[in-house]
Amino acid sequence: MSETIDTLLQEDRIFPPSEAFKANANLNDPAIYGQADADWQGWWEGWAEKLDWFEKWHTVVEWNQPYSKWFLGGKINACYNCVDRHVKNGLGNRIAWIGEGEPGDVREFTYSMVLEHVQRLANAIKSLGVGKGDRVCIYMGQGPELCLAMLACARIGAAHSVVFGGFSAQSIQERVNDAEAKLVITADGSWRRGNIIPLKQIVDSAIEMGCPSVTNVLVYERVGAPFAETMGIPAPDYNRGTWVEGRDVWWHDVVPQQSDDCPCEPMDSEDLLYILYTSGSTGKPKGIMHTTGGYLVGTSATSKCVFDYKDSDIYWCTADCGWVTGHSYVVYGPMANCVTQVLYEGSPDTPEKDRFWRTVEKHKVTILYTAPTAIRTFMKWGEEYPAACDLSSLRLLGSVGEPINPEAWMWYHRVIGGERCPIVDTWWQTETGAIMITSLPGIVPAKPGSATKVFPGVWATIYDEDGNDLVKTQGVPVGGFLVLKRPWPSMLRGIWGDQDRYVKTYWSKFSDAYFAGDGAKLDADGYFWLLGRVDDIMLVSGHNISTMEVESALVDHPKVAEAAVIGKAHDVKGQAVAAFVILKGSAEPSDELAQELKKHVATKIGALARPDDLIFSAELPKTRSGKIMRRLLRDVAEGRVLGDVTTLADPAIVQSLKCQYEDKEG
Ligand code: 6R9
Repeated sequence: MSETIDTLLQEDRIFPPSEAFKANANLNDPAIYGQADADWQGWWEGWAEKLDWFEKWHTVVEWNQPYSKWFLGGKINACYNCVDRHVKNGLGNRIAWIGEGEPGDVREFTYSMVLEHVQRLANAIKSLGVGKGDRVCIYMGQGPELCLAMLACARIGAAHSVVFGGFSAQSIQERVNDAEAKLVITADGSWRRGNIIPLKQIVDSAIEMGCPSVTNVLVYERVGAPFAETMGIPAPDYNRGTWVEGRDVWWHDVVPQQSDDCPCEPMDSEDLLYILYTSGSTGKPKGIMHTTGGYLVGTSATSKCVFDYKDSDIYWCTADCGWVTGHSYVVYGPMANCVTQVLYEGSPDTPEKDRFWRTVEKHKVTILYTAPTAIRTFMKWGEEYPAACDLSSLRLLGSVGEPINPEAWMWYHRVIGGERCPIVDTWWQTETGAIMITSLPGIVPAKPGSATKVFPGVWATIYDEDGNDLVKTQGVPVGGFLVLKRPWPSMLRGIWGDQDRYVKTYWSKFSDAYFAGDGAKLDADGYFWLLGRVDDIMLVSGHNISTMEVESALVDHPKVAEAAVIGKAHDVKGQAVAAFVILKGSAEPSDELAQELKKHVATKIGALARPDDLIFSAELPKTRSGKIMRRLLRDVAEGRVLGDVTTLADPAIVQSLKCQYEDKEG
């Protein structure tokens, strides 16, 4: 049986870049697409030539599906390309990081300063017995030292495995043991919503549970008494953990006295740069592996083209380095382009709900890259917060992490972008390493809610269940499974310690393409519309309906701030639509409003998509990177015992939804 995905929601608005933006854009000739497609290896090779290599490659790509190798024979160092070469080229005085702590402390680092610090840190890491080929776990809050730690590992050829600084001791233990990390780099704590996350104490707990590979813990003092003193605030009271002599080492005791000369390790293009764990829908997290040369080519090229970097830009990607977005679009891509960027430590509502906009105003941010979940939160908080700030420095906006609903897109465009900034909606994954589907802001007119076109050189298409390329057999418009048809330099090289799982997860559904796990449609203009994970797509009376489209129809209603939609088992229809809705500040839940919202969905996309159940809620269960956990909502709606909740930001939310649902069902 061949199955396609019905795509119902229509969106006709279109926003081309202004003539002025186009004229100054790094890329503004649409011919680039055809050229890159015709000679994709040559296209990527052109980007490789812009990096500094110790030795040049002899072969661009070797493809033995599902394994690719890029720039074979090439020798390169990622830290060298992100730091040293800029200083060599006379750009040492350019600011690399404007590090803003949540309490308001600001520290600026020029590229020369980064070079000095990273060499001392790299020597300190070496002095703890870590060398090329070893793994280092990094567990810190967002800020300059986290980036320094990543770069220092890259410098000496040790692979980093960054664990998000909000994860539990158990998550650290699992990841440290899987990678057999020798060293953990952490901090005494980090600030989040006015509180201290006791990072060192959490690392202690992880090691107590058993981390036999760890020989040392290197601790940066972020929140302790010296910091309080510089800020003129009382010394904070927090859990400092237990100091283990011989294992634990203060950063300030071992780093500053090191020599500021630490040569970069010449790495083979295919040597491991890092491991990053992604949770996957079930089971043990997968250690996604990225290697050095191809990854740096993919991230530096996409950064330059998609974010249109100019020397004068102040760029701010709000993602934490605990996620792939922080790896590719805070550290490696932007720094390979010698960008000046803001690094912000804390939450968007500390001390007030205008923190992001005050930060844009204060540092005159020109490019802002954030996530739809954040945008919908800002919509809920109200326009008054951004309206009170001067956002006129902004010239380009970006979105990543989830499909952006058209209404959220329009709000971002109008309220944050002042209707003058192009928006790049960038689709990619931890596994792809770099942006795969996006507009090039000087070339491709945007449509609200569409990630638009493939990045030049990338080949994406839509398959049906049986692996037929629907774009070939049916033409556009069409909906189905999103696949990537040819290798790209920053693709994952596999799963650490489990190559069978790599093949099974990404290369077994279809015999001749990488299956990303997402559904998508391609419209008549050849624009991609991401429909969410295929596991989340509903089958209602024989029609595959995207949860994302129904959510967008709900968010389109003036009283709705956010919505999560799932398919719930139903005797007649197979699945029925169930919706969880968060209202905007002023709106009150009522049965009438529930009826009105159901009707609104039916009017926007058809009776088929009308929700059977509609529950008002104050919050939704989300992962810590802001993705809605629909799997748990299905458990709630179908009255099942809740599945794994360990990756949730706040497990209490789903519990309270469960009670609410059961009350309603009576
Ligand atoms: C970068 C990142 C990957 C999954 C991906 C997809 C969703 C990311 C998106 C998007 C629609 C976008 N996703 N960006 N969906 N439009 N612009 O988020 O990586 O954490 O590995 O998640 O996120 O479902 O498959 P990762």
